[in-house]
Amino acid sequence: MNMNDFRLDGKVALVTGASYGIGFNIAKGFAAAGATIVFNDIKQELVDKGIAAYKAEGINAHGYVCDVTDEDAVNEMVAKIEKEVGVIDILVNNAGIIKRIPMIEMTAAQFRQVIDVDLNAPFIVAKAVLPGMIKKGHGKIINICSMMSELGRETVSAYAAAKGGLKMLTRNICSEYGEFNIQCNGIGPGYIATPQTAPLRERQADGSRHPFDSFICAKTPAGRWLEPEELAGPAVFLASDASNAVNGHILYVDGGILAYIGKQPK
Ligand code: NAP
Ligand code: GCO
Repeated sequence: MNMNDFRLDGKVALVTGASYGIGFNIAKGFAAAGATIVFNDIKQELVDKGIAAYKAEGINAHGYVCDVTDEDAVNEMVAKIEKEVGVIDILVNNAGIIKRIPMIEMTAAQFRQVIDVDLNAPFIVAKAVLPGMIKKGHGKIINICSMMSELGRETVSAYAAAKGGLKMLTRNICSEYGEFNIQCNGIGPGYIATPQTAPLRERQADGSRHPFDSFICAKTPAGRWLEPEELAGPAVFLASDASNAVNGHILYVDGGILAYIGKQPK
């Protein structure tokens, strides 16, 4: 094995929804491994902020405004990227939303909105980049799954349905395109300190910790929330030639949550 197998030099990587959060940190890891970074966000102001944030890290990222649920907009963006930057070698379907609403209070429209961003969009974007990967004779697709690809919890029915579906979409892309030297895997982050989970970590009015914050720390062997930077290494591995024999796998980067019954309350 050659350590260069872990490098991404000469590769074009598209990370969706990567102005900040997990996507931004995965893209930073890709850049450190030599990849050219392309990202999108839904609003120009966020793309501009993202470009500035990448620049501050010494990364000349290419940013595009695109709502990943809009198939025409996605096809247009991919065509522009292929013309302006190059054919996409690595796709990370990272863009995602969550709505924490008890199922009987959630409207069908709200349920559909989460499915649209977290499941339909990864299908749309993967479908747009696959032809280029087939032509090139290689490709890496990484879908950002979740603990909720395996577990349920109150108020996240739409999100769990989407992330469970994303696990199976990952396995199906693996099955359908493995013969073209395209590997499709998932990353299942545990509980990561990003804007998406900020409401679960907010201090209470009396200054005490959010109950969910204490709960997650008791469910994680290391007793802490994970940092978005901690996803970069696993993502680089799955984006590199070092993982060419890994396909259809969901790599849980969860600090051991799925292996642990949880700390006994004192
Ligand atoms: P985040 O901080 O909420 O960032 C999500 C990103 O996706 C934002 O840049 C957002 O842009 C973008 N986005 C949302 N809808 C979009 C759309 N329709 N088109 C284009 N971009 C869109 O979330 P995060 O914590 O970094 O999570 C990133 C991914 O990891 C998500 O798929 C999430 O489900 C998954 N995940 C997160 C955790 C965690 O603990 N944080 C754990 C497991 C999995 P806007 O700001 O413009 O909306
Ligand atoms: C929640 C959290 C989780 C995380 C992540 C866990 O409300 O339980 O937002 O869903 O985002 O998906 O892996």
